[in-house]
Amino acid sequence: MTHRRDFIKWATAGMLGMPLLRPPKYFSFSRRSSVKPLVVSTWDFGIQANEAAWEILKNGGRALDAVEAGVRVPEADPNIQTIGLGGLPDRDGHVTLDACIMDEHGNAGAVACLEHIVHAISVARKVMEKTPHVMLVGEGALEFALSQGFQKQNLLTPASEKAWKEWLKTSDYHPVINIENQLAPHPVPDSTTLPGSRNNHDTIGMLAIDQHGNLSGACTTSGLAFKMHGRVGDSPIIGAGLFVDNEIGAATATGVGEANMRICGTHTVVELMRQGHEPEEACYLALERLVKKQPNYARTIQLAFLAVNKDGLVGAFALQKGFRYAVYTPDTPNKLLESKSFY
Ligand code: SD4
Repeated sequence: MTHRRDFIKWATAGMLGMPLLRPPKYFSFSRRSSVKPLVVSTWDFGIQANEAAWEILKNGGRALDAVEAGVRVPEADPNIQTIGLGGLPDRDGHVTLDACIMDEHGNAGAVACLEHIVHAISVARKVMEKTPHVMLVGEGALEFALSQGFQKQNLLTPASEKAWKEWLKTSDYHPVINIENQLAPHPVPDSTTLPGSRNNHDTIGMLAIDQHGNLSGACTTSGLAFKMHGRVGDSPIIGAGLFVDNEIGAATATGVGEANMRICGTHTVVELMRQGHEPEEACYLALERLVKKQPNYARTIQLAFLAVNKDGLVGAFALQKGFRYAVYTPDTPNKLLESKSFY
């Protein structure tokens, strides 16, 4: 990080009689001792996902392999209705998956609106490693997955089909008040209404640092339930659902994708860490942009960021109460923490 350089610039400006801007917020010269390996992930199912990632990290494995293995756990769980197999479908009954992955070299791969393949994250990794592209969508993503040996299967479980049929009775596209743990205090303004329903989301975003100090991240979801067919959220968008910069840190997001995409949330978080902000503060400052521009909207949705810096400091912040994340380090064996929130 550039704290020391910032401080010298600031101090030199003073000596040369130039106007003194505010001093950089942090200019400590001593770096915190690095915590590694480490894995963090969003929501309660992060605990099981972290376990799988830790198996790789503790044996000296690569962070990229760890995050892929980690998020494959909820992807394969038919009882989790927000990721992979058993994900709630869109309003036409299609389960469509969004995922992305990013490694320590800044390589990235993503799939969006992918149907019939459980492990969207592994297809995203193949996009990263086997194609000249970053993102494949829809039919093209499916064709590519099949060409890579992935098996086609029906992702719509009886439970999710039942929920969809229940929803069809009203097909209520009423304002999506996408808050996990409470109902909306008041309706979302028209300009920001979205198709969907309440309590219908929970994406897994995972960030890891391996024993070599390298960072990687993964993010995978079935997106908002009962969304319009073809809708893509923030989760597969590099810089929105996930961003990794091996020099600085990494961030991932969960919540209403439309809100996050408008502020390129995780890229913003990482850039704020580059400027010297610690992870929690960087998450707060990124959310503050939304809160300042669209306070009424921000009050009625959930959006949360989870970040880790190169030193292994972890932080999170959410709009609403109730965002939890799982942290696994040598000192903190897999603990669920609750993030601070604006409201
Ligand atoms: C989306 N961001 O598709 C995802 C949903 C989510 O917790 O994160 N839910 O908009």
